[in-house]
Amino acid sequence: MQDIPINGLTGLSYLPGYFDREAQQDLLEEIRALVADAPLYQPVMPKTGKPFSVRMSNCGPLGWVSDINGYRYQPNHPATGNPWPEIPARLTALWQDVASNAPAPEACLINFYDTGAKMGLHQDRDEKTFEAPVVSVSLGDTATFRVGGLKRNDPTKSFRLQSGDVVVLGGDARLAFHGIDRVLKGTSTLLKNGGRINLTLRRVTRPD
Ligand code: MD3
Ligand code: FE
Repeated sequence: MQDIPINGLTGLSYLPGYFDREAQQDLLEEIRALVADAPLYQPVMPKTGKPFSVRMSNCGPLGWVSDINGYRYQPNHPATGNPWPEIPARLTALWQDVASNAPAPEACLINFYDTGAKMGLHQDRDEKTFEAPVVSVSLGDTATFRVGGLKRNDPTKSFRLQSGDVVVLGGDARLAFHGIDRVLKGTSTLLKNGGRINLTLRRVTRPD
């Protein structure tokens, strides 16, 4: 485990190679099954309707969605209207391992990056509580990840996220600006047709 201070913020820990190849394959199979039920869709930006380059789905009681009206968490898939599938046990076990003091995760956002997809610098602040960390899992091609501070213009640090890596964003770092600059084609054989999957586990509501 590596604690990486960024702009004086504490709470970012990096766990390279948390999942070995076999665990990555098992997790990938679980995600494939889940996405067969809750298909990846292309979200659009609020107001402008500009499509994201990343396709998304979710599992858990709540899922993060973006459409013309805004960003929000909701219990149903925007296209099928069905409840999101359950969070796989392997991921709740990960949360137990790295975020055991936090209330249980309610949402797992699934991001799929084709080569060429990216995610601009943003904060994750659509949750009603920031007391739990965000826990991220990377699968497939390596990505260049960028993290800054609490202000958009704070200096940023880049590092590479590889298949099997886990990042825990807790403490002050929970609200740091971050984004994905690019996905490096041909860096992993996990996904047959290349690309990258990122899973982020989140607590959304305040526990009672
Ligand atoms: C740093 N996903 O879904 S995960 C997102 O790889 C998102 O798809 C990226 O940003 C991806 O919102 C990055 C790592 C991550 C997640 C949340 C963070 C880094 C973070 C919250 C605060 C600071
Ligand atoms: Fe984010």
